[in-house]
Formats: sequence, C-alpha cells, structure tokens
Amino acid sequence: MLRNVKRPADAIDEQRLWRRQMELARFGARPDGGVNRQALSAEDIAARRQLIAWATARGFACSVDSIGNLFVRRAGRNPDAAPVLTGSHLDSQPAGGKFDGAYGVMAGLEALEALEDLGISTERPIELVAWCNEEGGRFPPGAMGSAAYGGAQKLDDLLAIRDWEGVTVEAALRTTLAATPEAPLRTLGGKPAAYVEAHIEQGPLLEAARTTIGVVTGIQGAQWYHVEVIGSEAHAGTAPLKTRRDALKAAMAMIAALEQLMADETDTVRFTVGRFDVTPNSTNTVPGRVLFTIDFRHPDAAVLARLGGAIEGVCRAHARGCEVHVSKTLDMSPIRFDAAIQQRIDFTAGELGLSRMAIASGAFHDAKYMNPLCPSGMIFVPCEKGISHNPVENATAGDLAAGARVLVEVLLQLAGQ
Ligand code: HGY
Ligand code: MN
Ligand code: MN
Repeated sequence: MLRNVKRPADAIDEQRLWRRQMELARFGARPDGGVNRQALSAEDIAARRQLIAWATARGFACSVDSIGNLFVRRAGRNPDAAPVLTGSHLDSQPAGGKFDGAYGVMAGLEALEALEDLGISTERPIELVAWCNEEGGRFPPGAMGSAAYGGAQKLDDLLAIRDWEGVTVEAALRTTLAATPEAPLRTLGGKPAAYVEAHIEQGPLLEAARTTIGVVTGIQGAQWYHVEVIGSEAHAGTAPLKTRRDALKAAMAMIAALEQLMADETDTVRFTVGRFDVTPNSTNTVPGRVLFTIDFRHPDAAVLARLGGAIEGVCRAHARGCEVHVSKTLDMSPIRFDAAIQQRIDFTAGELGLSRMAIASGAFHDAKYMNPLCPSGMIFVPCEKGISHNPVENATAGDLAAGARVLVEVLLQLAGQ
C-alpha cells in the first residue's frame, strides 16, 4: 500500500510509466529511435501481448472485439453499470514515434494501476481500450476500430479492406486474435458512461506556451481520397509524346491543380499527398498507372464539403487522356467535446497545480467516434517542438506523468468512488 498519498494523482508512478513507454517502443523499434508498428502486424501483436501481460498481472480482465479493439477492464462495484472508458492506440505510422497513441494506452494503464495500488473501488467499471488501426497507414481509413465500435462504419465493409500488398483486414485480424487467446471475444460496440483519452499534442502550441496540460475543445474535420490514374505503358525511346497516356505526368498535373484548389493564405487547410505509387516504376517505360492519396483537413464543415466536392472534377480536368478513379476513403466531420468533461479536465489540472490551456486538435483521434456515444474529452501533453509522425517524436517523463495524474482523477470522478 502506498504511503503519504493525499490523492489518487499522487499514486501515478512516473518511472513505471516511462519504463513502460520505453518497453513498448521495443515492438517495431527502428534504428533511428522511432517505431514502425503498423496495425495487425507482428509488431502490433507483440505490443498487444505485452499489454495483456501487464494487465493480467494486476488481475484486470482482457477481451477483444470483432474489429480487434483490445479491452482491459478494472471491475467496479456495479458490474452492470456502463463503464468509463479511456484509451488510445498501439499502432503507429511506418516512420512513427514512441508516444503517438502509445502514451494514451500507457497513461490509461498507469491510471488503473494507481487505483489498484491505492485499493480504491469505483461504482462503475473502468475500461482501457487499445483501439485497432487508428493510423490507417496499412489499412485505410484511420480510426477503423473506434469507427466500427461506434457504428460509424460497417464491420463487413472494414473486414474486406486490403492493405497495399492485398492482405485483408479479416485475414490479418484472424492471425492477431489467434495470437492473443488470453483476450476472449466480446461483442462489438457498447454504451459507455464517458470517454477520456490522453495523447501528445502532436503540435507546437503547448510547448510554445510553456503549458503542461491541453484541455482539448474538439477535433477538426478530415477527408481522405485515393486517386487512381490509368494510362498505358509505352517505350520511353520510341513512343512520341503526343500519343502517350502518361499516368505520372497526368497525376503531377492533378496534384499541381489540387494545390491551387487547396491554397489558403491563412494556412488553415492541411493538404497532403502522402503516398504516390507508380507502375511499373521503370526508367525507360512510360508509367501506365499511378495511385496517389489525398489527406486534407479543416475545422469548418462547409469548407470541407466545398473542397472535397471539387476534388474529382479537378482530377478529371487534368486526366490527359488517362482513366481516373477517385474514391473517398475517410470522411470525418469536425467535432466539439463535451463542455462538462472539458471543465473537469481544466478544474482537475488546476487543483493539481498544473498549467493548462484550451486547445483544438489538428490530428484526428479515436475520441472522434466516441463523442456521439457519450460525454467525451481529451487531455494533451506537450511533445518536443510539436514533432509527430516522425521517428524523433519526443516527450518528457514529467509531462507524461502530469497528464496521467489528471487522467486518473478525472476517471475516478466519472466512475464514482
Ligand atoms: O492522422 C491523424 O490525425 C492521426 O494522428 N492518425
Ligand atoms: Mn494518435
Ligand atoms: Mn498518429
């Protein structure tokens, strides 16, 4: 039992949290210090098995649902009460950092451990969730697990999605579930009492304001598209340019025109072409096929609709004789979090003597799909220079622990001591 603990936040163990972050970062570790732990990969499975081991060592019950969301449950006095949920994701970008997603899962585990260390019982169960495939790098769209849990996407549609090598979610999920038998299957979906997610900010505002806690007000909207351009292969030396259907040059013209469409002197629109696959990718063959992705974001639903609605027309206008297929793979409306949850986070941070500020999220999170189900919110902590989706992503043990201290207190308030 812990001594001289005045409140649950005091039971958060900064060293234990940091040690676990570093241990988790071993799964998919890259030589440059980042992680490559893509959804339903061997590295993701290893991280899931580690989480289950830590959880079962404390007597928490583990379970998994049919889209691969992994749950760690700390029982409450009333087993039938709607649980309070916390969590984030274990999967990473291919050139990701140690903390994006992993921090929210580790902070949630640390909160459960702190309550256990103090022997505090709660009226409601508290469940920690490692949402499946938040990043969407291997299997688009992102936030797949929470979208299925919240009913925003159909399970069968998601199971049929293929990665870039043609492997389906269903096949990868079968392997993953077989590798984690300690987590029995549970029904998909639920009606939680509340949801609070801890995450690094992935932007520079908290660090610039020398502020420890971000009280997240909401998440901007996001849309993803796949654009497939189909021309025809030809000999680089013999085919006259006027007869070519060059998929690469057409794609380049489309992207240049899309940049015009997305141009915004207020620098609010976030337009990214992150993937650009050329076939056959040979020096002396005119490219016959290009697939490129579009990710664009904005806080205003009307701007998202206007820009999103113009994408296909812009691509077709620059087809240069090629076939064009434009498909939308992700469509997230902007959301605002529950005011009372924000107030709790703000008040608790103040009680703990932590600096805090209201902040909107540029990145999307699983909390987006929890928001329609129950009062939801997020706690941000700073990351170094705001860098994320990059192997050098970094945070301090002190800030991570501060976020976990706010989290455990807010979860306890919501679960009822
Ligand atoms: O893309 C995002 O906003 C999230 O970090 N996956
Ligand atoms: Mn994330
Ligand atoms: Mn991310």
